[in-house]
Amino acid sequence: MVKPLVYLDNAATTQKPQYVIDKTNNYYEKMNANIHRGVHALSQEATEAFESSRIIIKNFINALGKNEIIFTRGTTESINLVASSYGRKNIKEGDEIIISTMEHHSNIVPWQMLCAEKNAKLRVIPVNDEGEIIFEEFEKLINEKTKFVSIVYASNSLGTVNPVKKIIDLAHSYNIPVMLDAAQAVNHLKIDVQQLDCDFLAFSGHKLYGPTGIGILYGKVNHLEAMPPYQGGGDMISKVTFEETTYNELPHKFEAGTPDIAGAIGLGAAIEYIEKIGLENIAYHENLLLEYATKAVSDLQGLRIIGTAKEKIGVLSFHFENVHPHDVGTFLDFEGVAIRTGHHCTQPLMRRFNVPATSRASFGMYNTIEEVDVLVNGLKKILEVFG
Ligand code: 7TS
Repeated sequence: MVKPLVYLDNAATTQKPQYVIDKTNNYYEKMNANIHRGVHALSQEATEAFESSRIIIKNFINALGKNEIIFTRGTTESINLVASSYGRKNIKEGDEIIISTMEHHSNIVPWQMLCAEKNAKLRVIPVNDEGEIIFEEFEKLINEKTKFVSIVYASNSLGTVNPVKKIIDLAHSYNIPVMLDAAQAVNHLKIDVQQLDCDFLAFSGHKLYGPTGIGILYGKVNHLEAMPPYQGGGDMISKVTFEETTYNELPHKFEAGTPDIAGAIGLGAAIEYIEKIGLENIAYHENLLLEYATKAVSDLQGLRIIGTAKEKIGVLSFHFENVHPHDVGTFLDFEGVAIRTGHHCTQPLMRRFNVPATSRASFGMYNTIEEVDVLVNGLKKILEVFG
């Protein structure tokens, strides 16, 4: 018998509301045309829909202007853009870049590549046994050689919400810019980039109930103005001759080529959808599920929760003493429960907690207490079989 799907892999990607799917389809069905180039009505309509999404996103994170909102393929590309463009221009031999132990590979590898190229050094803030950044260690790491800080706002593997405002304020007291990886934060926490005063912020559409292949880089206008383009091509230029090219104004300078137009429109729709429900209501609901699930699994024999920070998003990672996470994932799949097992693209963090991998349930706005019960009953069955 096919069991009803219990989808608890929202940190990997969320399911899409019908409203988002309809808005995306509507672009292909009713207004498919390339943007920023045609004088014809269809192209203008598509351009308007695409650019209205940019304004929705600007308002969503309270950026100062829409020229600070760059469409990318996702968090990964946004971080790579900053590492390549800002990083190559500003990081010199002997400089230091600070990240933390709980970073996703996409906030490690681009900085490592930059450090290798520039002979710079990557410094790493350790985390405590609860999975929280040790702030005093950050205070010790930061010095006159530090030239950039890039930190995850909320951890995909632990659920930890980091004290990013404190991190930004300290870094700024040394005049050091800070980038936030907000991939897991935007769908739980209200983000106000002006209040946070972060220099850059990245997130992906697909974790925010929007389409895959689209994401955002927010950057303060003064940084973006001073940065060289990331890729060359159409749309990012103002004038091209074989001798010389001058670049388009922001944000187009960083958007070479035809973008994911439908994706951008879908992301705008996803934000409209979320705002109708209210981010604080979503967070409240997910916190209830997290609390309920945490309490329910705490009684299971041999189960260790990885990530017990005081402030968390709806992510529950755990490790069974005698059962490999992949067996947990496969067994739960038979029960119709989708969770993720593995290192979650945070291998150094797995090493820190001395586990090869974890099993991770992550909650979205549509999950229910009954679904958490199905998960917990599945885990109990696993204990009966393997225990
Ligand atoms: N940063 C964090 C904190 C993430 O959780 C992810 C994706 C990324 C960056 C990269 O995002 P992308 O959209 O560019 O791929 N995290 C996960 C996850 O936890 N399971 O699958 C993808």
